[in-house]
Amino acid sequence: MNPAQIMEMAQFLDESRQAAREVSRITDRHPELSMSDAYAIQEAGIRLRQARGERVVAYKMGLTSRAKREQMGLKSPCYGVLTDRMQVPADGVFPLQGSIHPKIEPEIAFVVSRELRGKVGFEQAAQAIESVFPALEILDSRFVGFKYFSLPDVVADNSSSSHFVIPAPEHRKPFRGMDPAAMANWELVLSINGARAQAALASEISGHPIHSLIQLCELLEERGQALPAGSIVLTGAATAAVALEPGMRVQLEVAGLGALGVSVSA
Ligand code: OOG
Ligand code: MG
Repeated sequence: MNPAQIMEMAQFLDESRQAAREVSRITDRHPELSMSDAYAIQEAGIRLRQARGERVVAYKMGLTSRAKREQMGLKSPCYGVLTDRMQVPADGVFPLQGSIHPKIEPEIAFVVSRELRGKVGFEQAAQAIESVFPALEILDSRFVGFKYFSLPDVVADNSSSSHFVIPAPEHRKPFRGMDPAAMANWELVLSINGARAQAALASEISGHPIHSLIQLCELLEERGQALPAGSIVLTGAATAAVALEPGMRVQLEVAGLGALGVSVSA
């Protein structure tokens, strides 16, 4: 795709999001859409948001668990970029107005204290982690029915990003002194209105959430980018996502790490 087509598709998705109106897939018009075109559309879409004053604060990995890949019928991980405007306060209220067909999913997130670039080892990645905490990602796809799309479509659409919920800085656990091996056995339990809806171990996330961080650095390197110091990283959902409905109270508990919630309003 040429630069004009990339910009046209970025604007098409940006307008769809702002109008909360679902649209047909990019691959319907551009069957030749490559992964590199898709990330270029994603980047152009983020630049549109930055031009309106939004700040990039976080990255999200997607499709790092088998449950998610099966739910979406897609085979490999991808990433998306999150801005300050997408953050919902912990234990706050998320209004459904403005969303198309939102879903929520349980994740583990990190803050990295230093830049990570290219092929990073497990030890090096672990040493860069400043804090670790539960996170809820609210997804929304701009595509009709949130289904039947390909990986390049998802990537172009900023990997279905919509909003995210993370604890305030003072409620994030310092990583120093934690046993990275123990992290794989943390259980993430997602409850809806007090009833257990989804649960899985953190090892479902790329075998270990730190591997997801490493995969992110490799994917960024393919785009000639590094993960900046201070970035928040959502490592991907451990379970399938759950559709949001008005009145829902969503809670994520990770034994040994903490809890986080959000309420859904119309
Ligand atoms: C793609 C984004 C997946 C995750 O955590 O696996 C994702 C999608 O499900 O539409 O964010
Ligand atoms: Mg996610």
